[in-house]
Amino acid sequence: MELKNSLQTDQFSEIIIVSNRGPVTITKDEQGATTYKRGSGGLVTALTGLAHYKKLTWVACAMSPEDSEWKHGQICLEDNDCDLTVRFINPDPEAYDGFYNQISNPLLWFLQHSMWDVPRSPVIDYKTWKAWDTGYQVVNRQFAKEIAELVRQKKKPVLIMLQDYHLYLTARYLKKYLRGQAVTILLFVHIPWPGPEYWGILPSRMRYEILDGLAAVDLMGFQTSEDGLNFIRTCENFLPKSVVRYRNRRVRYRSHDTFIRDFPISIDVGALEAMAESAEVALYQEEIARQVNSQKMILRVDRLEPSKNILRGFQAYESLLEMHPEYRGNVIFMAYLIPSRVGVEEYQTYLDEIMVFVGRINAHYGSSDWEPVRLLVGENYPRAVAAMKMYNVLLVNSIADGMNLVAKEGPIVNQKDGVLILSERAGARQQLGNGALVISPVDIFDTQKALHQALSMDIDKRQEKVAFLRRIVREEDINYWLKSQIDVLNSIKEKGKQE
Ligand code: GDG
Repeated sequence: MELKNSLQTDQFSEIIIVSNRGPVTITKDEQGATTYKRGSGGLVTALTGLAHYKKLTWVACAMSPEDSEWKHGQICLEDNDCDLTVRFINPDPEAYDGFYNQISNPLLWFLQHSMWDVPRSPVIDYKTWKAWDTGYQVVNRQFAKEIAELVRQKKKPVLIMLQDYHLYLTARYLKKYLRGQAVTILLFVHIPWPGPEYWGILPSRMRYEILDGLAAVDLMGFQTSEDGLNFIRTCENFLPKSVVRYRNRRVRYRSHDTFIRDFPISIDVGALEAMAESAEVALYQEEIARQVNSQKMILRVDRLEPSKNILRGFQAYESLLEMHPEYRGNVIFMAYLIPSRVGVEEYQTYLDEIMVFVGRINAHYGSSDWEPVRLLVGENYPRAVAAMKMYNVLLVNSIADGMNLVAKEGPIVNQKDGVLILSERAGARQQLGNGALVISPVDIFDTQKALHQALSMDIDKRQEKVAFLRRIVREEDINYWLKSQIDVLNSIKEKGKQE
């Protein structure tokens, strides 16, 4: 059954999507007229596509003075052809700084990607607590107030779809503001959820407030079943008086049930294929073909982000060149890195380390007519898509990753029957593991062996693997992701009626 059908049979008259960053940012053109810039990616397309079937409102933080000034209004996205309402909340800059730059990233992001160097970090001090109390809590409350105002007047049931780790407290505040008025709240966590061993490091008040907040959600969506199980285990350990049911994947707390399911996120296959066929991508393809020449291409496309494990990828490549001199001069490692969180010191240091390491490989193994690594830092999605069409090996070796959409995009557009090397700690492994060479992200020896195996794999084996990957990604695309969530909500409601 299609998404359309699921939405026609569901019980919600309206949907409210809530996220830190909205689907658009408002800009002014040269004449001073208000226009907007659309956020990139399949998620915006998929979620705004809901406006075809339901009245849709998207609530987000203002990202610019123009957003703040505009506040709210109807928007029609060019690829969507129907209206949605966008509303911006406008937190005080200090509160937003605490919410975003001190708690969401780095504290929660680092925790959930197991990126703490525990003897040294995290250090929770007065500043962190201030950011928690006057930043994270305050912005979550502001979101809840805005949603409550929208929902209060409604006679018919509303579905609220909260997105990600910025909004862990919103559901509890919202239920308080609504004083018993029924709403259905779903929260999808885009990043991994580690087990209680890791959450145990967070001070108990923060941990409790997060779990208490999440126990007000009706359906918690995770990328993988392991993330969902980790969530249940975390509640069992740290949410006093909660009753967990592993078999039903349910947490009961304060007489309320939270259901836990995995909905592996995916891509908009049609939109990606259309882009891959565009003239712009074709031009980049020509440029890349000149750089690659007759060499085999190893590719990585990532945000410049320590959890993507970029440095160890180069270490594995260095080890390949050392142990297999036959690849020297015949392989090129293309790395397309998208700048990310440039204001955060760890990210700047990480880029510096990468630059030094790549310089070392190129100086040591390169020659006047061979550059072993070509590193490009910049934002250019069409160029990344062009490169994905051309790789022989795609390296995804994240230390931890909610899903990793590059692992799904690559096989769809690639024209070389390229091989996917996939970290066992990327969420994509749950669906794609059988079509990939799965590696431990910390094991550069194993990664080096996988690079060699991928570069030397015969065509039949490669075609078999890529056919598997394409089938899964096509069957379980971004609309399937959305539809599964609606279907589970429908079935929970049905069960509720029967109980
Ligand atoms: C989080 C989780 C989860 C490539 N070049 C550019 C560009 N891209 C595209 C890629 C891909 C996307 O950006 C990055 O996808 P990831 O899955 O690696 O995402 P994260 O940013 O880490 O996001 C992740 C995801 O949420 C969805 O739930 O999969 O695990 O960490 O589509 O092709 N995008 C832009 N400019 C480029 O130059 N804007």
